[in-house]
Amino acid sequence: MQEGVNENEIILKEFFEENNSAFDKMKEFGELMMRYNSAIREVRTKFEVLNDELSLKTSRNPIESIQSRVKKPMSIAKKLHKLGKEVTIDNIANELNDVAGIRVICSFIDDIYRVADMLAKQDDIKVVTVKDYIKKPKPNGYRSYHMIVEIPVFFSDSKQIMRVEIQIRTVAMDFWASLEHQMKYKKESADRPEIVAELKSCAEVIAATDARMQGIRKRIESLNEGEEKSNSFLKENFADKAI
Ligand code: 0O2
Repeated sequence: MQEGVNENEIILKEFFEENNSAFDKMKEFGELMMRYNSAIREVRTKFEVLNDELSLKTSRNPIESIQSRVKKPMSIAKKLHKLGKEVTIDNIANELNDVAGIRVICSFIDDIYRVADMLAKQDDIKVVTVKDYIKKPKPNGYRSYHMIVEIPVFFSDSKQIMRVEIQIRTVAMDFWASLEHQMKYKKESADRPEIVAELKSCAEVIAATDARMQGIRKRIESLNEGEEKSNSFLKENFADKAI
C-alpha cells in the first residue's frame, strides 16, 4: 500500500471509478435506446400516413394495427452472446438489426405487399434486406413479410441512420405466430411433435383462408364497381346539370 494513503480511500476511489464507468455506459445505453425509439416513431408515422391515405382512397383500412417495441436489455445481451460478440454499445448498434421492431398487421395479403412497396419507395428509406416468408414459408409454417430498413433521424446536433426491423403480416398470421412463439420457451416433451404438426396444419388452413378472404373481398369490390358505374351513368344522363 502507498504510504500515507488510507485503505478506505483506495476502496472508495475504486468504487467511484467503477461506478463512474458503469454510469457512463448506462447513459450511453439510454441514449442509444432513445434513438431507436425515435426511429420507431418515424417509421410508425409513415405507416399511419399510408393507412390514412389508402383508407380515403379505398374506403377501408389496409392496416388493422401497428405494434412496436425496443428490444429488452436481456434479449440484446442474449442475441450478442449467440453471435459470439461482447455486449458493447458499438456491437448493439452494428451487429443487431432488430433492436427497434415494428409489427404491422394488415387485413389482407395484398395489403401487405402494397404497404411494403409504398414504404420501400420512399426516398429517405433504405431497404437493407427483405425476407418473404409468405411466398416462402418457414418449414414450421411461419408466414410474415420481414424488412430491415434504415432511416435517418434528426437529433439536436446530428443526423443518425437508424435500423428498424419491420414484420408485416395478416391478422390470422399474427394470431398463429403468437401461439407458436410460446413454444420457444417450453421444454421438450412427448407432446411437442404433435403440437408442432398441428400448428403446421393450422398454418396451411390459415394461409388458404387468407387467400379465400382476399378473393371474396375482390368479388365484393367488383360488385361495388358495377354499382358505382351504374350510379355515374344515371347521374350523367338523368340528373339535372348545373349550367
Ligand atoms: P423474438 O423473441 O421474437 O425477438 P436476425 O433477427 O436477422 O438476426 P433471423 O432469425 O435470421 O435473425 O431473422 P428472421 O428470420 O427475419 O426473424 C426475425 C424475427 O421474426 C424473430 O425474432 C421472430 O420475432 C420472428 N420469427 C421468425 N421466425 C419465426 C417463427 O418461426 N415463429 C415465430 N413465432 N416468430 C418467428 P427473434 O429474435 O428470433 O425472436
